[in-house]
Amino acid sequence: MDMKAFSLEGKVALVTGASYGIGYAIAAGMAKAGATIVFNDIKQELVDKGLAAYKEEGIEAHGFVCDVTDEEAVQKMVKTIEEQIGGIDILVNNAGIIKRIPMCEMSAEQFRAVIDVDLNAPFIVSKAVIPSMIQRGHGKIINICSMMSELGRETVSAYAAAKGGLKMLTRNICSEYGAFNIQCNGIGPGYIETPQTAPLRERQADGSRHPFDQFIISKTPAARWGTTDDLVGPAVFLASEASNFVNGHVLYVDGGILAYIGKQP
Ligand code: NAP
Ligand code: GCO
Repeated sequence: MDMKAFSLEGKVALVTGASYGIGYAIAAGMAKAGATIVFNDIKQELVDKGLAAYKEEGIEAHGFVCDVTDEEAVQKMVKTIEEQIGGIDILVNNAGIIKRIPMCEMSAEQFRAVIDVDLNAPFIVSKAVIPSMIQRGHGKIINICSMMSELGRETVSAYAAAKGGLKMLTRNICSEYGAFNIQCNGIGPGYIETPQTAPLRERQADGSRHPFDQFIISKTPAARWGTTDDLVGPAVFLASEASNFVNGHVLYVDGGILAYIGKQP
């Protein structure tokens, strides 16, 4: 096998919600593997912040203001990308939100808001990019799933429902478009140090670790939280031609949580 198969040279990658956090790390890693990076965020100030951060790393990224739940805006953004930058070879559906509320206290509107970003949006963006991938004879779609694609826990009903659905959307895109040389896989990060999980890691008033922080450490064989860097290698692999026969798979990058009953207290 020619190891150039792991390169992303000449590819255009769209990473949604990639001004910071997991999306930013994956996009920056893909850039270092040779890809041209396009990303979006809801607010111009965040797009500008992201562009500056990429530039700081020597990456000339392209940023768009676009709400991934807005199908018209997504179609317009994808058309602009295809006209101005090139066909999208790699799509990473990364943008996501979570609302940690006990289910019976959560409004239907709050539930729908999470489903909209975490499940409907990957459908909307994938639907926008697949026709061009078919025309060009190849494509890679990577959906950022979660431990909650497999497990539940208190207060994350909407998020778990969305991420469970995203696992099945991943398998269905594989099933429906695999014949067009489109590979759609998921990455299931474990517990990663980002703004989204910051509330779960806050130091207590007495300086001790957050109880949830201690819980995750006890449930992870690696005995640590993941970092966004831990996700870059798996993402580059799934975006590269080296994974052309991997399809419909969710690759859990979780330090072993899913395999482990947890350390005895
Ligand atoms: P994050 O720090 O909260 O970043 C999420 C990004 O998505 C932000 O840039 C956010 O922009 C953007 N976004 C949210 N709603 C959007 C919308 N409607 N349109 C466009 N962009 C939008 O989250 P993260 O921890 O990096 O997580 C990224 C992905 O990984 C999410 O799908 C998350 O569910 C998943 N994940 C995270 C972990 C973890 O432990 N952190 C583990 C498993 C899976 P704004 O700031 O403007 O909202
Ligand atoms: C939570 C966390 C998790 C992580 C991630 C784990 O409240 O349990 O936010 O959901 O974000 O999804 O894989």
